[in-house]
Amino acid sequence: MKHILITTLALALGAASAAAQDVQSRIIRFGYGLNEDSNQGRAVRHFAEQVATLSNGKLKVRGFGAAALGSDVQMQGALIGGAQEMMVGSTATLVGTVKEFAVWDIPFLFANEKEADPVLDGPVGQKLLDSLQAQGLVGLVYWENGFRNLTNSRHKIEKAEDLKGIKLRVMQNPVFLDTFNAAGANAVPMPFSELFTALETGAVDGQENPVTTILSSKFYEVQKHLTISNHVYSPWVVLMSKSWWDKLSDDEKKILQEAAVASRTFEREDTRAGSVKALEELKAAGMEVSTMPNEEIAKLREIAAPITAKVVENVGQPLWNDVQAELSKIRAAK
Ligand code: TK8
Repeated sequence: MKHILITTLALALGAASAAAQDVQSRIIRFGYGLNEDSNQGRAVRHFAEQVATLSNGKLKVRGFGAAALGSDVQMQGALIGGAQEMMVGSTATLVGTVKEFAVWDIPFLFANEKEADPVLDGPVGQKLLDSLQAQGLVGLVYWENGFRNLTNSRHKIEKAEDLKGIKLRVMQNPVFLDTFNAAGANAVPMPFSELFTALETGAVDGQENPVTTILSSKFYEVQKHLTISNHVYSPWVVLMSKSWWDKLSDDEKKILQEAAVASRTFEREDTRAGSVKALEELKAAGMEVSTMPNEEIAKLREIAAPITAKVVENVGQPLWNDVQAELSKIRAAK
């Protein structure tokens, strides 16, 4: 009798702990645009390892790099439709879904990464992530794409006016389109997945991206000139399909959230260390590097001012005020 009682108790406890770890076997397809050998690829693999550890191997994350599952915009559609579980991509390509994300596209918004992290990870960044749910997406965390710089095959760009007549690929985003057109370039919106070929064939003369991406995407093979302009800080956002997310248990959700936060720390460290090395490697690969002087950056800021005003009108003054309030706090604390 005693034995039966103990056995029953043990079974009940076992069942209870299994229920406490309510995790099913699942495959999670995680798409991204950059090559596997990139900061994006490394961070996706880090995330996959964390998820495997936390779920005892039950949740399996499969990464698909180089836009194998589609461009940023196409993957967003697949997530919303429930045909794909996860992706990471530029926030700039999300503005067609939630227009408020354009606030991160404002040129020269953040002076450095130390300003970007707390704003993105704080209440304002979270509010934007939360607003994705109504559109069928779950925003988990921001990763760092980084400060964007210019490359082109035509000539050295050192002054704002050197942009005149350059056929420049931009992301599918009106702020980028308007800013570079206002600077006199001929801006061409295009998915990242088509960019290398467009540069190679001369369909466009140039593009803008962080040095880590310029290196991992081998743009140095088809671009001679690199201009350090740091004209905008570009975040990536890790997204999940909301219709899929809603099917998960609380334990599964917790595992994915925890792994996402860990991947954020990993990815930012990796990207920051990688940026320093990338610039050296790009020089070694033969790129001619110039830095836009402060007075030319000032001209770009002036060119961007009316576009910024338009963005503020579009995203709403309260959101803009919230971002500015956070920035003031961070700047005052220094
Ligand atoms: C990768 C893109 C890329 C972005 C771009 O899918 O499109 O230029 O910077 O990182 O999201």
